[in-house]
Amino acid sequence: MKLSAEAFAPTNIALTKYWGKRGLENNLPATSSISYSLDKFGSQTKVVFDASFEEDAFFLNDKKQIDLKKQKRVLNELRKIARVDLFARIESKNNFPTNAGLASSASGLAALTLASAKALEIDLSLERLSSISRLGSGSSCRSFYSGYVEWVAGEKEDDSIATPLATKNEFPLSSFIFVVSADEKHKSSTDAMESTRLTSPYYSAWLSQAKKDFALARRAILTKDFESLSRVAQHNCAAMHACAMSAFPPIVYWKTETIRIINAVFHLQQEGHRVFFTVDAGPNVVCFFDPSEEQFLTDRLSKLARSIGGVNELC
Ligand code: 2P0
Repeated sequence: MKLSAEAFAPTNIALTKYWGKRGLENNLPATSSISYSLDKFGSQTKVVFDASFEEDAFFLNDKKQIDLKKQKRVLNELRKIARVDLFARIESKNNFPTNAGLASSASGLAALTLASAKALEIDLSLERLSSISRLGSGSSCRSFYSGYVEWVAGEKEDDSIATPLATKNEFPLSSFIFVVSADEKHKSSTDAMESTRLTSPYYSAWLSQAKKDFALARRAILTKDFESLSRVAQHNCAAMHACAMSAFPPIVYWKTETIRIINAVFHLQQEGHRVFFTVDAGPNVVCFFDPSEEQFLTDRLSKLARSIGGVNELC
C-alpha cells in the first residue's frame, strides 16, 4: 500500500508573541498570540506512506534530517486517527533561501500536517488539523491561514485554537526582512521558553503584558489602526526579549546589527513613516509597513541593509 500527497503552507510572523508554555507536552501556550502570514514564503511538503518503509524519514531541502521529534508527534497522531501503521517519507522544501534565517518549522509542520491528512484521507476541519500541527510546533498552528491569525491560549486541553482574525485585503501590510544572521539557533525556542518560565523574575509580568497586548493588537487589527498596531507589536516584542534576557542564564538573541536596525526604524517613525519592527527568536528583524509607502520604504530599508555589513534582505 502506498499513500502520497503534497501541500503548501506559508510562514507566519508573530505581531504579539507566543513565549512560554502552560503545557510542555502538547505545546499549549501560556500567552495568546497574533500573527501575519507571509504568503509568498513557505514550505512545500510531500509525504509518502509506504508498507516497504522501515522507519520515518525526513528530508529538508534534499538533506536528510536526524531529528524527527516534531514531525513524529504529528505523524503519530494522524496515524492513530487513520488507524494506519505505515512509516512515512517526508520531503519538504522551503521556497525562501535556506540561508534566509526564517524559521521553517511553522510552515514545515503545517504543510506536513496538511499533506499527511490528505495522503491518509483523513477528513478533519482545518481547525482540528491546525491543533494537531501544534503538537509538532506551537507556532505552526497559525500557518494554516492567510492574513491575520489569532491563537488563543485557552485554559484546558482542547481550547487553544488558531483561527483567522482578518484577511490581508482588509488591512494589508508590506514586509521587509533584515537577515542579520542565518545561523542555527544556539538554543531551541522550546528550551528558551522553558528556561524563561522557570528562571525569569519578570515572567509573570510578561504574562500579564502579553494578555493586554493581545487585546490591544486584536482591536487595532479589527479597526485597521496602523499606529496602534505598530505601538503594541513593538512593545510586545521588546517585552518578550527583555523577559528572555532576564532568564538565567540570559537568553540574548539580539546582535549589534539588530539594535542598529531598530534605531533606524525609530528614526523613520520620527520622520512620520508608517513602519514598525518585530524580532522573533533570533537576531533578524522583520519590518512591516503601510503598502502606500512600499516604494519609498523598500528603498530606504534596502539602503539601510546595505550600509550595515553582512546584513541581507528579503522582501
Ligand atoms: C512566535 N516564537 O509567536 C514566537 C516568538 C519565537 C518567538 O513561536 O516549542 O518553534 O515548537 O512550540 O513554534 C517559536 O516557537 O516553538 C515561536 P515550539 P516554535 O512566533
